[in-house]
Amino acid sequence: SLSLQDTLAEIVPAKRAQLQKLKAEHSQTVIGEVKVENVIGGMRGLKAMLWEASVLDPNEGIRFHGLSISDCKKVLPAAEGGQEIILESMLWLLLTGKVPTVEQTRALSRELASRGELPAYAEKIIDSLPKTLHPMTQLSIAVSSLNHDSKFAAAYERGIPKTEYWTYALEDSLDLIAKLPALAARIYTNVYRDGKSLPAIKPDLDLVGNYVNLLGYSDNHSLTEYLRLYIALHGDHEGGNVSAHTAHLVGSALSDPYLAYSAALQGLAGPLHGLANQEVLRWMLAMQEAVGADCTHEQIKEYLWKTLKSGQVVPGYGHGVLRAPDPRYIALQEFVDANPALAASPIIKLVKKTFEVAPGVLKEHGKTKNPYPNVDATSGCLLYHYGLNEFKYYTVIFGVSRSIGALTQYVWDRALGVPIERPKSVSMDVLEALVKK
Ligand code: FAM
Repeated sequence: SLSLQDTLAEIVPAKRAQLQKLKAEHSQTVIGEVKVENVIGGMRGLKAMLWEASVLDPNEGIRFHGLSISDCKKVLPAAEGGQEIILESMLWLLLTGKVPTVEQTRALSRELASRGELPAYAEKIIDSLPKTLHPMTQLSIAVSSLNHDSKFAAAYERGIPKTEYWTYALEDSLDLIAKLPALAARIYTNVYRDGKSLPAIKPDLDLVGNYVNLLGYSDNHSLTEYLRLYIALHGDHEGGNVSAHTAHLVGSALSDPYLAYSAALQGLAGPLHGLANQEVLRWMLAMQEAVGADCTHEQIKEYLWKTLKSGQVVPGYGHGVLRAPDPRYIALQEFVDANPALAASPIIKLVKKTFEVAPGVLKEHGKTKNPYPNVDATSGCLLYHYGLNEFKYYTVIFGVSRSIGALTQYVWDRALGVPIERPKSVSMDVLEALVKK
């Protein structure tokens, strides 16, 4: 079928049966243990959450339904006239676990384009926000406002059966994903382009093609392709990261997809998570200013030590799960290597040179468990090269992307009927009593 809704409807019964079987046969089977370090250490490593679309291996990196990033680049359809994977093909894979055909991908692009225009009240809300308000705060407010039209919330109020929740969750999710480019572009033009009027969504263009068009960069094919890749790659990174986990948690209270994803964006706006790409660029430019673009490895090493000794983290390095260079970072570097103009860019050369030095310095520093780059080590620097030099906007682009992973799980959570999330917390006194036993 060309319809994502019909394709999903065919899969739901089998997935429900899989969960029922696990419940019936293994509810009491032990799969791990809880240590004090988990309780006081950010729950790192604790297997305590269901997440269907992707699994993160510490050394291999992310796999989407078993497919690595290089597998995805081989099998997922690109945009018409493009080569890189696009949001639509990734979204189809995340939601259904199946690789879409070109026709299915195009049908989904048309469907998203048809849902992409904003309601007048949302435009009014965005336009009323001060230009000085961080673009991520603006995006979160705008997304949250769309709950005005939530089909899920309206259906819940009418009293639909639980088995039908997922169909309304999917409707809202597709509406939200479709409207994110227009929301994000309106914030961009208000803050950086004096609110100039935006073109209409083109029905025959993929979502990122439309987004780039709305941002005013449609004549830059290389940037369009970069953003297609960037947005497809940032879509999902299993469930425990702050943004994904937040959407899952808030959604478990049956808050609608807009509320759940708005909350996720607030987490993405933190400097240890999505804001890192903004931070990397700030840090790189400060280093370039201090040591020059043609600096030596030794000078970079000194600069890294200066950062560490002042008690700051090196942005773009380290990860909560990964213990090797992030394959998303590698995929972006491959994009650079295939584009001579990018490979020659001073800031991108500096990113590469830093990669040659930083792991050694971080190992010697001895704190981080992962001295290698994550995707943010380069993503913002590429945007800067393309002339998109509004740092504070970078995480908004990440926010357009992460919706597909977070909302995929939202739909599956409702289809599987998982309960409200409610882990047990303990006080330090209780912990002390427990360890004495
Ligand atoms: N530079 C300096 N110190 C670092 C470091 C880095 N890049 N990464 C970790 N550390 C420190 C960390 O602060 C901690 O120190 P304390 O014991 O003094 O608290 C210690 O090393 C152990 O941390 P860890 O177990 O290796 O990392 P965590 O799992 O606690 O944290 C990150 C993971 C990503 C928050 C952390 O590596 C970090 O702050 N990195 C820099 C910010 C960044 O690039 N974030 C983006 C992550 C990205 F994937 C994303 O979400 N977009």
